Amino acid sequence: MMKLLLSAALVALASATPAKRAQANIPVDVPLPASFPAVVDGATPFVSGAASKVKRATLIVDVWMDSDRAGRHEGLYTDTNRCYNLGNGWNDEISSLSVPSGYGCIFYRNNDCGSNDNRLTVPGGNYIANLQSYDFNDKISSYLCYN
Ligand SMILES: [Ca+2]
Repeated sequence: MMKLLLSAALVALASATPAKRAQANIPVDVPLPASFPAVVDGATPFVSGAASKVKRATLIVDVWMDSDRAGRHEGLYTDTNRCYNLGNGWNDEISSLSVPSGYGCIFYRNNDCGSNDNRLTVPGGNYIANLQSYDFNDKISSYLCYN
């Protein structure tokens, strides 16, 4: 009898919870870098670094499973000054990406945008056709954008 009640309760709970779409980027509450790199559109991507914190804005970071904008694609809606861990099958899978003009993004090898993590900083207006060029192919786990 108890077991029956429990399963009835679980069924009720399951139906009360709307099906959630798999989330590609999951915001995490972690300390942010003390400073961010200057935003310079078209500047060359570089592997480490960090200069100017402004108010939060939203941008879209485009990511692809394969190099040269091939394979699965998703536009990640991203608030600036917020760390995101990758979800929805994107962890350690991104092979090409683009960052819109006016923003910069830092990509990390591990979750939670750790300040000591190996990272690739991509200034705005950059499209990286193959992350292998920076030894970051299939290695990104979290990222953080700024403006
Ligand atoms: Ca890939």
